[in-house]
Amino acid sequence: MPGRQPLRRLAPIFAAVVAAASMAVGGVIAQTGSWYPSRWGAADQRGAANRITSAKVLEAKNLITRGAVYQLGRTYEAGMPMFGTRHYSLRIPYMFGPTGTNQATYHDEIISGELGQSGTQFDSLSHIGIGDLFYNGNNRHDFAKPEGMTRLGVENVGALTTRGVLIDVAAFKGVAQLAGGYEITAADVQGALKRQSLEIRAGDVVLIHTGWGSLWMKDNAKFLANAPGIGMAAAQFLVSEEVVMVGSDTWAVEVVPNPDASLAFPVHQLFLPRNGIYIFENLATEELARDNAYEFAFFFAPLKLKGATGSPGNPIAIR
Ligand code: UVW
Repeated sequence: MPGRQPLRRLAPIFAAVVAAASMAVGGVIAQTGSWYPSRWGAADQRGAANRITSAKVLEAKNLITRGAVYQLGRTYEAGMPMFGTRHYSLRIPYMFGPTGTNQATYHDEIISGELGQSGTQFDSLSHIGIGDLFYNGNNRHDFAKPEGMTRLGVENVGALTTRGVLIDVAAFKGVAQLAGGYEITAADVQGALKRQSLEIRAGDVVLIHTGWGSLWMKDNAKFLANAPGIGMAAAQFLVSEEVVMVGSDTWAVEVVPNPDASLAFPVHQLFLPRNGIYIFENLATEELARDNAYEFAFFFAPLKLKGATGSPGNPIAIR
């Protein structure tokens, strides 16, 4: 059919236009493409942690002027809200001893569960992929082994010591708690920063206060049913600001469900595989928000759990 030939030739162009349009409108992320190698080289395993220079450490040090310390980690305990079928349990098997004439006794504990993905949790670059591909185009078939990740494990991250910024979006919107499923927009983030007379700088850690954390261990069913959080446009803004990590007082940091019901965790994909930007979930941000503590020195050293996808921990903000 000679008449159909021109149309067939145009098909790839139509497909490209449709793909580009859907990326622009829905934030759909290509499964392959130009997002790797990373800007830190094809062999890099540290992602945006590379942005923390000695100058950022000194910038953080200069923010400590009051001696006020904020613990941002929640307590790990039975019954804490957990995503999906994850579980956590701690058992004290028995008391050891007494031993020696001085009758020394001691206890150990056995912990079982998805330790790097429970409670207050730091997501490393091996946690989230786009299909089979993870940060720097690493294919999970090559590095995800039963004994642990052979690349992109959390032990590669190193210590995060940098300027931290709290963005109180709940206060900006004039509420104690954003509604479940509320998408924090780029305008919300920028408006909240303006309200706080603050700017984001390259190499910062950004924490978003939504007020959702007040449901933690009070109404776990509501906490997990959905969550307010950043949408793709706000996330793109944070990417353009060249941050190291984005954390929040919710279990996903990003809005759940995504307003585009066909998407699952697209902000996770934008941050971790595409840009090497870390995510910190279930942070206790309420005391920072209470004290209008918007700028501080941030400290977190992920546990060096070789081959793990994330780390529990108790990050610290000091000002
Ligand atoms: C998933 O693991 C899908 O989500 P999160 O990082 O929020 O635990």
